[in-house]
Amino acid sequence: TAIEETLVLVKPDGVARNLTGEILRRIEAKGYSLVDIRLVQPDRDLLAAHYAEHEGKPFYEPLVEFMESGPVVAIRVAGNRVIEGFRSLAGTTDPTTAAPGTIRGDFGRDWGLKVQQNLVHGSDSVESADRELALWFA
Ligand code: DAT
Ligand code: MG
Repeated sequence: TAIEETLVLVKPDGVARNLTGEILRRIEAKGYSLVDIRLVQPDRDLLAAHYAEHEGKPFYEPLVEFMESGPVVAIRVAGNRVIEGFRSLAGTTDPTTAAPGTIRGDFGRDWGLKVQQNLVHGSDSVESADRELALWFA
């Protein structure tokens, strides 16, 4: 086994739509452990650090603006291969085509949709998880 920790964010759309409980339910149902959790109003500096790899891409500004638009729930989650496992629970980036049964596939809206409104973030590697957890749980 490879016990890892990952950063999960319930994005502003997920919090506003009262989906935090449903997302936590899925994480717990899978058998992962909640290690820490906090409600955060992220500022520009935190988001710029979090999304540094995307700076300069066309979706960067709308993404950061959206993430600043309301509170986010940050969760430190532990489990066997949880980094890949949570991304599998989340589904692919664009909720319009994310598979049914995934968080993004089941709850992603298909009208007036913006790709950044995809409910959750999950770290994509051990290095990203370490870096992101240090930012959100400083
Ligand atoms: P993921 O969140 O699946 O890891 P990512 O790291 O490539 O995706 O991108 C970060 C976020 O940026 C993603 O959750 C939504 C937004 N995004 C990515 N690609 C996009 C695109 N082509 N158009 C608009 N937003 C996009
Ligand atoms: Mg990513």
